[in-house]
Amino acid sequence: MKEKIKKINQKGKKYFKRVKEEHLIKKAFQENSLFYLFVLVCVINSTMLRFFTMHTLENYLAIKPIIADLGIVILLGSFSYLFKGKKRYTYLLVCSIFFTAICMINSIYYTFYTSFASASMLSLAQFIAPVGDAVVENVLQLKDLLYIIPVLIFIFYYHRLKKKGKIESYGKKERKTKWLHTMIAGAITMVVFVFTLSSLEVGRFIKQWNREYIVMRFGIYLYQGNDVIKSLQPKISAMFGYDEAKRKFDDYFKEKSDERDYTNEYTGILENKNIIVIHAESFQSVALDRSFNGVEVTPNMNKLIKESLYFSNFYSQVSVGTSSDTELTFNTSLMPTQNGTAFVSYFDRVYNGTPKFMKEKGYYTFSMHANNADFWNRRAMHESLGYDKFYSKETYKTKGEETIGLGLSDKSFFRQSVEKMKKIKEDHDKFYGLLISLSNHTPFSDVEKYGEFKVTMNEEVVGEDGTTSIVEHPYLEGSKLGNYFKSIHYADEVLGEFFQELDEAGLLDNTAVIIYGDHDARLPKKDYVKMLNYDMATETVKDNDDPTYQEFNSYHYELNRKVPFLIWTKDGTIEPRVVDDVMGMYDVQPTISNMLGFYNKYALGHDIFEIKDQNIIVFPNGNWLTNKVYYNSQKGEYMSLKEEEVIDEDYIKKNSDYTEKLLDVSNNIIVFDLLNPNKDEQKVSKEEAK
Ligand code: GP9
Ligand code: MN
Repeated sequence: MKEKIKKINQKGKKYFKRVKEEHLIKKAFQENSLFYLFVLVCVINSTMLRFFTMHTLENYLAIKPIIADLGIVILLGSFSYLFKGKKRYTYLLVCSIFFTAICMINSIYYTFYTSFASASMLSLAQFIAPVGDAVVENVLQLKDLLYIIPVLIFIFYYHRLKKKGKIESYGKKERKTKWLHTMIAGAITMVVFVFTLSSLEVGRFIKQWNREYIVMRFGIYLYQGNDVIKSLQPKISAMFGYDEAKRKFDDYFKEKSDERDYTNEYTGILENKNIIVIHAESFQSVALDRSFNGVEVTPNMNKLIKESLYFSNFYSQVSVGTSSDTELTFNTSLMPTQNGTAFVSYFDRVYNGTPKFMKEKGYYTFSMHANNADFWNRRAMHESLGYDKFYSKETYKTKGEETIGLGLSDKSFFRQSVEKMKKIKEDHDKFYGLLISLSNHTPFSDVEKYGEFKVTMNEEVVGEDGTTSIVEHPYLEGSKLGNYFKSIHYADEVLGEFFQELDEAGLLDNTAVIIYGDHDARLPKKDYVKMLNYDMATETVKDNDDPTYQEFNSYHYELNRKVPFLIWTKDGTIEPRVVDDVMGMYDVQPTISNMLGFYNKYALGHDIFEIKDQNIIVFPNGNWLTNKVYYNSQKGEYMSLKEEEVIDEDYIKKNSDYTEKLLDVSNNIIVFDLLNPNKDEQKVSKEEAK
């Protein structure tokens, strides 16, 4: 062994001696200077793009995108070694022009949309028009032209080398070796990059969660490559299986009537009222009716619930598209897609969206959200859903305003939104508007901005002399769940203020307010266990053999993911009532459309006042929930929710089949654009053209 180490050591020393004596590093630089310059050009441009666009310290200090860009550029550039002399230069030049074009297009796009460009938008005229103008107006912007300079330097450098006769021409074998070595260098760089990634970052990359977020971590080149694949995916999936999908679709809806065939006590109750919908970010029911040392976590929401039509067993049905999936399901009564997200990949399909129906009824429809318009591709998708206007980040004042988590604080967002709504009320007879909150977003770590709310546990201790004192135990302080309660306490406070401001502006008159929690807060199970089983004496979690220990298993976790859903009117048009039958996000449109006076035949959920206790909530992963059972499709197991009821195999099979069929039809509707009335005609004309 010792011998071996000695040998390796000697070999290494010899190698370094050779490198030193023969000036191998210098030589390598000289021989490959054109290649190195190419790499530099492409990486400088991508770095410049990030510097000119996202002005945050996190971005300025980001090293990951540089490694990613390096890896991509080296890998692609390595092929240049397969070409001889001038051809090698031409290849590198074409590549650098290609990379530079990506940077320039994104630079221009960013100026207009505060986001990065997407290939999927190229098919949309709405995109081309403003960007076409943008190019003209922006062509004189110096920063967009700066990207050309490194390329010019590259061209100049090549010609100088050529003049000096320093363009190396390698033999076939040497070229192959060089290509291989460079490829390996590129691959190693990519491996190093992959090791720097967290699973959260990888997940968000796959979902194309937020373009800025991706570019800040993966660099512009990887972002754009991923974007092109994402843009092609829906086109490829829609190429096969249309006829089968259409047949199943027709079959699924053949029994459903074209018009609403029932009325109930809620029919038309909200017709002609203004509607304000609040999308409450990560608002999970676990925070409701909960206090710490006598202080309620969500006092405003608790009060509101008492005055509302409230659905106490309501669940969101999100997949990887989280917020955007809920918006889809809430508005269309369709389920999230099985691959990708509807908002990002299938924004160009026809949707029977609630805003679209409301528009037909003469309403002005709008959405408001203080984040980038391209986050979850809302700019495009909100139009597809039927919103007349999307008031996104660029319409809000952000300078000098407080930020929390992902962006502008909810306090500022709602305050500024009321001002916008006052104007809307002046300009339009009736409106249907959605406000999407933001501050209560994971990881709930901006704790110092949430206020003074404490998640401790006070204990009254009687001393030997009979006097009582309070001992404060840390309880949930420092845990993610604890921070979540602080965050949601802030969100609730904002909600209270918002209602007050709306009222002062007269915006609650002749108005119904609808609030939903968009999805659960994805909090760790162990935090719930601690919440339920805290031992003040030891300030730790009780042992699970303690007689007072409360179990919190994976079924409890799933059932605990419920979110609030309520409908409230100031004038009592909607009477307070609690509906405790299970209800999913996809039941919202069928339920409220009856109140608002429109009908969507292709809704997959039900009016809860018709289906009542027979309802079933289908989850995107195939799980389902009824008043009797929570079924886990992966394990093929279930938890009975009513001890006295006997669940037979038939019940499980019937509901599992229903779930499978519904998920399939929903996915087909979106992928094959089956709600598009022109779809069949398009198909016929394509076949005729063949
Ligand atoms: C983004 C916000 C959060 O604008 O709605 O999205 P999420 O991460 O919850 O899907
Ligand atoms: Mn969300």
